[in-house]
Amino acid sequence: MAMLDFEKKYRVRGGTLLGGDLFDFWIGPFYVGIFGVLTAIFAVLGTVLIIYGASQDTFNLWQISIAPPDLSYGLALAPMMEGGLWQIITVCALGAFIAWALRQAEISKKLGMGYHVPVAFAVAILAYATLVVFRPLLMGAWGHGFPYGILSHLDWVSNVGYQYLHFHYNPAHMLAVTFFFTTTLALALHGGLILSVTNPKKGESVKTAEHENTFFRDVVGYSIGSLGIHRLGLFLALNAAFWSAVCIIISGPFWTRGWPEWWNWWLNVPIWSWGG
Ligand code: UQ2
Repeated sequence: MAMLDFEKKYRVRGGTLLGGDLFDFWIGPFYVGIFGVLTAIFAVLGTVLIIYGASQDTFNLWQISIAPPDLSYGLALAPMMEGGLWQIITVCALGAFIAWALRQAEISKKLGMGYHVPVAFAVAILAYATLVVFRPLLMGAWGHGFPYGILSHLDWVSNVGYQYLHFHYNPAHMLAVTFFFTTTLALALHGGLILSVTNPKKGESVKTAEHENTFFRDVVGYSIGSLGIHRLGLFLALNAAFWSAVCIIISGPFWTRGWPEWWNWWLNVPIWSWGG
């Protein structure tokens, strides 16, 4: 079906999750919906507050930083210029992200599709919420959140990493990194394969799934299939975000020493002392 016919058929009112017909319309190509309105409100408010916070200090893009409250404020609300701004901006960010996920869900529902995209996005939101909400809650202070700045958040990651001596020994971090790398491998294989069959030189015809399958059977003796590669890709990407969240939530709340030391459990496995 051509896009113009498709849009006439499917770009119709009804099937919203919330709000009925109230915001059930499009602005140009964009579906609005009640969650589009909420996303816009949170995003504009959050952005204005970041610009306001910057105006008190610097507009140098690299140096702008909205810091969380001092640890001494614990889980209380902080004065505006002492981390209160960070707290409100965090609420705005989460509000905008969650509304955006629900807007994706509403569009999926209106089109009668699965909810894979909003579910995947929700895992990314979960990883962010782990850094700025769940871990600070478990640690007892909002000051454990990361600062909103290009360079400052890099400093935060480095400092927190060194607090645990060598973060690469964190087993969940190992899993997360492995999933990130494997995701790029899978996307490179898939992107390369699709371009190689669908973008032939002038005069040659586009190849088919049989070519795709045969290529990988010839190379590695196995083809995962054209549906399977997308299942694998989603699985790898979701696991990358999930284990990232796990690796930071266990650092502090459940393990306070250096991560290299965690591996002592291996030396303490009883089989090493068997027989003597
Ligand atoms: C494949 C296939 C595709 C693909 C790719 C493969 C026809 C269009 C990339 C090959 C993938 C394999 C062998 C799995 C690799 C495993 C990991 C963990 C990276 O077979 O089917 O569909 O795009």
